[in-house]
Amino acid sequence: MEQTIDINDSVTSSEMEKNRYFNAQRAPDYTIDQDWKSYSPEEHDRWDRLFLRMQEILPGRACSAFVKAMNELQLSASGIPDMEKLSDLLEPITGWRVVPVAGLVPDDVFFDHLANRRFPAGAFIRPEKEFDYLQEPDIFHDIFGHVPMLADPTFADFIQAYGKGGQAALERGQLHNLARIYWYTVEFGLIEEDGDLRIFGAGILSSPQESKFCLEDHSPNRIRFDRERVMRTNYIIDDFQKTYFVISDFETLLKDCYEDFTGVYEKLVGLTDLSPSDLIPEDHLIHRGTQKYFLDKQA
Ligand code: HBI
Ligand code: FE
Repeated sequence: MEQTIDINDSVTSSEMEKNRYFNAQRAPDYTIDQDWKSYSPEEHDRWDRLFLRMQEILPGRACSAFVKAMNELQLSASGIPDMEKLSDLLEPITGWRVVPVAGLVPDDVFFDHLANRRFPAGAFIRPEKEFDYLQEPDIFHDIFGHVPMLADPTFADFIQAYGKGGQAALERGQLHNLARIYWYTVEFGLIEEDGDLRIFGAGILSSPQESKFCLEDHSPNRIRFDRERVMRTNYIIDDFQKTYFVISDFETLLKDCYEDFTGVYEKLVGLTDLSPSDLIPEDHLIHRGTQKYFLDKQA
């Protein structure tokens, strides 16, 4: 169930069919040429339809930082963004740039980019038959989901801190613990704003179904974020989450993650991992999930 990244160098025809950048020439840092002119009208149109579908879902669900940045970055339903032009809007705001890659890059390469305020974004757009869901990060997930949050100064610092923490965790063999923080915040995080729950996780904000499920369905647990609790918790990579964690604000999240994790990792050694739906007495529950969605699937 844990996320494993398999960077496969051998090209298969199905991979080429899905991602025409799969075999693209790449620099040592895995960046490629986005070759923006090469997107077909169908691919631009697919972006527009993905974009407009999400626009209907966002009001009252996406956090305020995300909504604000959509405008600042001029994200719109007018074709696939050119990452250079997008970076020229983003860089003056928080110093981040977006760089094109073919797909998943090795962990050390990923962390080196983040530690230097570069966000690697997949250049390909999902094929039509995977319009609703695909596991790989495509340009809609990476640009629409992740990039708006990089325009928030505190969140921008948090992602860079994650990159640096990732480099340290790799050296200590502790990446599985740290990756769960990324998963349950950057990808699937909720935040409390003016007493309501809002979404900031990119994995949710690139999916209309999960954007409703995570906030409105009775199935999933919603629990207040606690760093060590999250670091013990396994996650599901190919379905909705059984538990969503809710942060209070980005400043606290940054402070929580902007420190030496040596002591934290030592504490975790004596603790067992938790499965995605487990609850523990220390949890601050906002909603106790019925897990009906998953129970119905089993039946
Ligand atoms: N590469 N392009 C890309 N995008 C990711 O989100 C990504 C990656 N490589 C590694 C990785 N994520 C994760 O394994 C780490 O966050 C743990
Ligand atoms: Fe992502």
